[in-house]
Amino acid sequence: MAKVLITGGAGFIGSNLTMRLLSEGNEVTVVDDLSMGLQDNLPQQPNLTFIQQSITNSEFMSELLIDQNFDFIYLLAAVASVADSVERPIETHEINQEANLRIFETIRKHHLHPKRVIFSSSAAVYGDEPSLPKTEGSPIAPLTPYAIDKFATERFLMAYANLYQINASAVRFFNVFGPHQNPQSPYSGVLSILTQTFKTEGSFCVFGDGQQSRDFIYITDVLDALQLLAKNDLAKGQVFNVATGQTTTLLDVIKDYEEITNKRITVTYANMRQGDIRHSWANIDKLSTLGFEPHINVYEGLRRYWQYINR
Ligand code: UD2
Repeated sequence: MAKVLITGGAGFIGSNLTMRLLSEGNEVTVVDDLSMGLQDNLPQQPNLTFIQQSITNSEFMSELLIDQNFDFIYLLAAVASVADSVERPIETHEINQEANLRIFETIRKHHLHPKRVIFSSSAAVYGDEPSLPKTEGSPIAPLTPYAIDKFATERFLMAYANLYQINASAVRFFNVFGPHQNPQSPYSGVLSILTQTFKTEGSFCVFGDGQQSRDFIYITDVLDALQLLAKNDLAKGQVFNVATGQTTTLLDVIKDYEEITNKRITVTYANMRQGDIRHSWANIDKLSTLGFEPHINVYEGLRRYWQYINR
């Protein structure tokens, strides 16, 4: 049994990770301000401590880290909306970067020795630089405050790993989908919005021509990747793409979903979103070298997601 901290643990990826770690008998503390996450995403059970708090409360975070001396720390709390970071760069910077840096500082100053700290970075760091698929060594071209903060924080953590021997890894998530992804905002993950649309047989607006493509990865594969990295010494001080290595266009995903649900939706078209990335596709050789293999392709993931929604 390990003591685990998950910031953003009530959110999409965080709540799925919390449930996986609880089911394996770990003791999990979740810190989440519920700005996007939902307490309903989490079970009630004795091995889970839920704390509604922002990671920007540095005094609180520092006390918690020192007091609990966690074995594993997953830093998933963020304002995940790219558009929000364009609108409110200072506020989102405080959350996406500064609050995390303060966590690293507490770890350093108080000589804490977590077995692993994992920070969630993003494929956004690659921007729209055209070389594909993206390896971890591909050019970095962040286009938004969100992407800049993700990259900078990832770098801070790698520097801390190197300078102070902190056991740390960073992951660049591509397009993760599955249960608990909140479809409320227009900037929610496209597959959560599509799922909602199929549920209501409503209408879905494609931004652009629908030929944009993404490397969609199902949540359980992401959890496998995170757990693999947390336990593998070769991952220390390293950054990894977390994706499937396959890409699908938005129109193909809609077609797949029509087949799976046996429903039809109305598709409308509007201008491409400002700052939208045309193609996003990962090379996952680095992660595969450690033994990672994605098990669920986008079709199977959509099938499971749909089954969950109609459970
Ligand atoms: C994802 C992440 C973002 C960042 C980025 C890195 C999500 C929700 N966002 O943004 O945080 O890490 O990757 O590259 O995972 N679309 C529509 N209609 C809709 C909604 C979306 O056509 O109603 C399009 C959208 O314009 C885009 C594609 O679908 O071309 C995917 O959109 P998204 O918001 O799910 O993800 P992305 O890749 O823009």
